[in-house]
Amino acid sequence: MNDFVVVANRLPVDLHYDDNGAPVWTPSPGGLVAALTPVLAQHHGCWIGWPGTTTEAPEPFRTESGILLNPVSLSQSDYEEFYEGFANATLWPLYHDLIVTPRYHRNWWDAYQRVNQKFAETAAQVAAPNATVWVQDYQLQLVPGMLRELRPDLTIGFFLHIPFPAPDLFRQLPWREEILTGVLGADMVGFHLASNARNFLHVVAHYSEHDVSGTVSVRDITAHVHTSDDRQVGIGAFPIAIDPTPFLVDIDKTEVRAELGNLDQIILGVDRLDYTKGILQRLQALEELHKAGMMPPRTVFLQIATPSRERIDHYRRTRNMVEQAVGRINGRFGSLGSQVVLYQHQSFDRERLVKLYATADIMLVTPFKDGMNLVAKEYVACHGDGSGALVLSEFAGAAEELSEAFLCNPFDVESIKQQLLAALLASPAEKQARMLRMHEQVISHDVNVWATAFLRCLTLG
Ligand code: GDG
Repeated sequence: MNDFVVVANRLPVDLHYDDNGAPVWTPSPGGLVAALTPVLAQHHGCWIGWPGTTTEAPEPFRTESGILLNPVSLSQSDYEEFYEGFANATLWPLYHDLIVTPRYHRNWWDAYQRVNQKFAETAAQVAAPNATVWVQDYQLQLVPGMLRELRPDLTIGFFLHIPFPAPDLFRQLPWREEILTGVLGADMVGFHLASNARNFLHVVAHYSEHDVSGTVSVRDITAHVHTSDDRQVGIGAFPIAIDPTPFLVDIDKTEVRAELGNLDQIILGVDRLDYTKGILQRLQALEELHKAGMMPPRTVFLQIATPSRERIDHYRRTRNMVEQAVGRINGRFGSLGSQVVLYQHQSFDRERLVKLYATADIMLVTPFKDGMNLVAKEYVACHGDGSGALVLSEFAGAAEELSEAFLCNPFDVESIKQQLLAALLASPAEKQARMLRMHEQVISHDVNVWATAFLRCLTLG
């Protein structure tokens, strides 16, 4: 039995099978995994999640860092209707301000309920009496309510890793009351930003029979929902952060520079290939700067686009458009010996990623909407020497804390161009001052601060 249980859609590892049919586990990418692994290792907790294949789930097992992994199996139809459907073609676009149009299908909703119930039942089985269970993210919003029905003794927290939309958008969701009831099964609900939490409170006040009181604080609980069954649910903002340790290593920057042809400026983008991340728009900005002859010579843009949700229509379309743009820009502005855009549609290991972050002169992070964006924080963590410059979308949650970045509006290509040029042309002293202030912020507010603040409020609340 476990005193501390995390329930997330994905386990922190992916299951594959080798040529002999033997299971092989590899670390799975993503912000949530990066953020929670150190916290769970510290608590020797249990992590319930899907192992990433639709074959039968293996038995629970313990990792080297002491985390008990408890796989939940999903059938092929669960995967298509719950994961690709309701989670990623309904909720994801709705919660990211309709960058693409959400699709509402009743059979996807049925699958969402069915899979959430499965996760809730697994958590109910493995949690010790009076244990703390921390449910993660938009795929599992019904779990807190379902789990409370099964195990009223538990202390349940819920954290949303993506934005919570404005009330007028959330209102579209045909199952909005059910989602609110599910989330409010928790004792405490956390968001990245106070604005997300306020959107949630507004929706509760208008579309449920529960009462709302207090104002939202950061890393504290001073706002509550009083439910009609006489419970108090704490609501707060807890901006997620990184474990900076792996990013603080000394890197020989000449290695990557030499590999990329010893150019003067390396501009870097690292994203899951997702339409929310604004990859196409940053390419458009680069293309326009090249066209206008404003791009400094001997500059390369390296875009790492990690494969993600590849079977979903809008992801396929985004990939096609990005790859067309890369080809077009290189075709016109590259030369036989060198390309102006280097594009990698693959996942890199973390050591390599750290080298790229540390070496890049400029990091371009231009999402249309992002709960936080850990890539921006990881880049800053690698630049404790004051080198580098971050061009960051105003619409990334990280912009609230990293306000010294070159902030741009990703909906306005001119704004991306201007801020990129400003970063390219800024004096070393200006860049250093900005970077060091951001570095201090990222180091002093690490993932431990995030998790400790959330768990302290949850267990004392
Ligand atoms: C969601 C929210 C929120 C990426 N490519 C590779 C790789 N990564 C790692 C990065 C970073 C993580 O994945 C991406 O995190 P983000 O926060 O940038 O974005 P999402 O995946 O959309 O995360 C987001 C987050 O949850 C946490 O709450 O910040 O707003 O959307 O850690 O380093 N890692 C490796 N190879 C890659 O190729 N090893």
